Amino acid sequence: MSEYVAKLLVEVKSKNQNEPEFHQAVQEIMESLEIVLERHPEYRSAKILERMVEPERIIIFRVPWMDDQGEIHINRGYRIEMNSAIGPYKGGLRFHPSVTLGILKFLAFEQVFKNSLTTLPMGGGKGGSDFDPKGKSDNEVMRFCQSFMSELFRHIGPDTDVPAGDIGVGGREIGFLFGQFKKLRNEFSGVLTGKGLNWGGSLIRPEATGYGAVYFAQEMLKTKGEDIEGKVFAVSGFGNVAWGAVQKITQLGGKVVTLSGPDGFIYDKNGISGEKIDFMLRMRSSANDRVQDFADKFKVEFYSRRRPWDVIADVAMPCATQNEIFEDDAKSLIKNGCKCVCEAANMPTTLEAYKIFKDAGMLFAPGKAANAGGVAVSGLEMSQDSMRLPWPKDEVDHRLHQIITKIHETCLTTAERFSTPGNYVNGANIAGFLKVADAMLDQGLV
Ligand code: NDP
Ligand code: 2IT
Repeated sequence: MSEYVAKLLVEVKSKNQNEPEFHQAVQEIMESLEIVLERHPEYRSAKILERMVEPERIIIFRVPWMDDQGEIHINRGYRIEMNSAIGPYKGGLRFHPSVTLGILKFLAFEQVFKNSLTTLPMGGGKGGSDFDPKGKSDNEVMRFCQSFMSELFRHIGPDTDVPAGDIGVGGREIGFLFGQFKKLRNEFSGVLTGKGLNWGGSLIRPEATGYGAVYFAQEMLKTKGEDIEGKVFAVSGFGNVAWGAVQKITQLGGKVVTLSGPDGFIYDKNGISGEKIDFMLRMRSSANDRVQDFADKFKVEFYSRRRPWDVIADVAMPCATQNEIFEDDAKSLIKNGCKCVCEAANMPTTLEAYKIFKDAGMLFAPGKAANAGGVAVSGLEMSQDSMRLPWPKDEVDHRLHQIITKIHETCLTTAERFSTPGNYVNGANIAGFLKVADAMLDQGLV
């Protein structure tokens, strides 16, 4: 690591203590950018990277709400407005008990590069709360969302900051949040994406992250003369992203043999298709948070408290959360003949596990490139809202496919241009950076 980058990383760590996920995301990006900063001293002298690691604005607020028994609870709400050089802040909201400022900063930082890669005019942001949706009634979720939006509404807008879903935030939550925003502002606008179809949403948005990740894996396999057809996939998670991925893999002739949850993973040797995919939606909306329900219903194997990375699979597609593939998992995947790792979750691979994949020459796609289909279709939803004209399903899917193919190509050409051919991590980080950095130079010191 160069002296300049090493020093900057030390500064980031000391200024942002107790935020290990943020340090991890920054370190990965900085390592990729060393060569860019060497070739382009103008970014160094304008302190572009130093500016990018400092959020433009962080909003932290109290979210009080009452449960069905009349008891009062207090959660913490956040919105990180990271970078608006190329468009309004854009990124999801996460409701999960593990949410901290550091986790949201890592997600907002990644989002800046991801959104830049989509080719659409979107800056980066992220938000959420440590609220735990597990076991909550619809009414409790509604009251929480209304309280959350009663503060957030001051800070967002269709040309300012456009939140969407992430872990624990899907169509139901976006509905409650949108209703409250509309009531407070007396304005019907595209302030959120992932909306319902008959009130400003886009077709394909629920499927987009998973579909996009599979299109990305398809492009990667193509570079080796291979295809999805006949391939065995290990998938983790059972939420929105996993659901879209499983659908598309199955449609393209692949077989998904695993899903996972906080309780363990299931192995289905016949492949997850048809009513089993529909059951994933039921598991998610049940708020039980158990993948074992799938094993009980379809009589397949369940492995308690284990991750799905020691099965025989051609492709691994993590779809649950950050840091879910560790060194041992990377070694097992390689030993079992896995040819491709395509990150559909955000930063699911630890830096140590990534190094193992890199050294082994694994075909490896980082989340900020492979899962960009979700936010890309959010961008298309914003366009449709601005035009007040919804597009048909085929058109949205076609544009999603085009965007993902373009991101794949950009990763490869950029990696080549910066002397690391085939390295998707470097390609994505550098290409995402250049567009934002140039916009920041153009706009002066702000
Ligand atoms: P969902 O809430 O639909 O599903 C998330 C799944 O991951 C659940 O099974 C959840 O179970 C599990 N999970 C979440 N946090 C943890 C944790 N700390 N430890 C273990 N398991 C966990 O979320 P999504 O499918 O929307 O998101 C999945 C991933 O994809 C995330 O990394 C997200 O950031 C990323 N992503 C999402 C996009 C979107 O549009 N929705 C777009 C791009 C990326 P449990 O809650 O019990 O932990
Ligand atoms: O991580 C992500 O890209 C998302 N959760 C989707 C963000 C969005 O604005 O659609």
